[in-house]
Amino acid sequence: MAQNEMKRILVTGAVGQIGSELTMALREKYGADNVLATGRKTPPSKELLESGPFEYIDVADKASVEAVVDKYEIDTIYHMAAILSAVGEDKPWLCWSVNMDGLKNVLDIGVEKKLTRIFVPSSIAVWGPGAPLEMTPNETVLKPTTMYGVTKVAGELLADYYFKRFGLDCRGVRYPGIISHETLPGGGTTDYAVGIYYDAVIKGSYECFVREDTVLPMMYMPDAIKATLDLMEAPVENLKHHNDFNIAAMSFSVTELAGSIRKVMPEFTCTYKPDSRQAIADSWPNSIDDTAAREEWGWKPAFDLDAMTEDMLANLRRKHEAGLLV
Ligand code: AKB
Repeated sequence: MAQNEMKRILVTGAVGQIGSELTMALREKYGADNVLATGRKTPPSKELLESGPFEYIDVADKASVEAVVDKYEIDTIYHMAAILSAVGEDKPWLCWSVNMDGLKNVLDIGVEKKLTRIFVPSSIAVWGPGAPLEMTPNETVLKPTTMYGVTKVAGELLADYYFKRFGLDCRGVRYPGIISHETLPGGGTTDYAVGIYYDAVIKGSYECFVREDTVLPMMYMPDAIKATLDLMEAPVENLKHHNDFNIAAMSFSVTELAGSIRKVMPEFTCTYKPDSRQAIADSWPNSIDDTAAREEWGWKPAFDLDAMTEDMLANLRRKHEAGLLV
């Protein structure tokens, strides 16, 4: 039997922005019945529910995770469940509980049940004051000022510890802001880079919650999915890093983003009303250096800003015309 056919995969956070598309990609690659999608409260989309198994679990409740790992004979976990940066500032202890207790539960289950591999996502939120803003290297000061960032730094270190101490094969990337047209992000700071496309199509204008000169690293969803699948397939002996790979695709200011949309929709307008998320955005780098990912597992993105804009607008217009956007 080919290696691909033997995996039994659990995706936590499968109803979320990345989890929902990752689940569909994993079902395509490894067989729909071999990929269990799970969520905590939010009902799954029809597509997610009808394309393969789905269960409700709470990652902060170890027994609920253990039960589905046993029931579905899981050997691989993509642990996507997390509270993001903006909600994390409103509810820091919920963020700690979901992001840290949830991760420790998943890692402990990985050791106890001798799972093959676990994907532990991190974020550009690991950085804060003291790190270079441009081409931030893999190895540098990690002093985040958000609870989300604190949990991401601690999560990277914890997963590295489980690898060294218990031999648990955990891997992860530092996702930049992810832009997609399937599932809306929830509670992040980079959400403006998704909201701008939706409002461009629905209203022809957008009120942005960060300043026009705000520059952050971003990535289109197909590249984020490719990075996730590729890292999980990389031979372990090629990896010097494990849970903290920088991955870059593009960096742009909101002015540049609006300009890219205007190339397709010349009438589009953008106004600015910065809120508390501005301080979070200002604490993160403008661009990052992903040499380690390129060297250790061949990372290379496909989409730049204009290619992404064309694809986003085409997809959202199609959905809008079908009455699927509100
Ligand atoms: C957020 O904005 O909180 C996330 C992230 C960069 O991890 N999108």
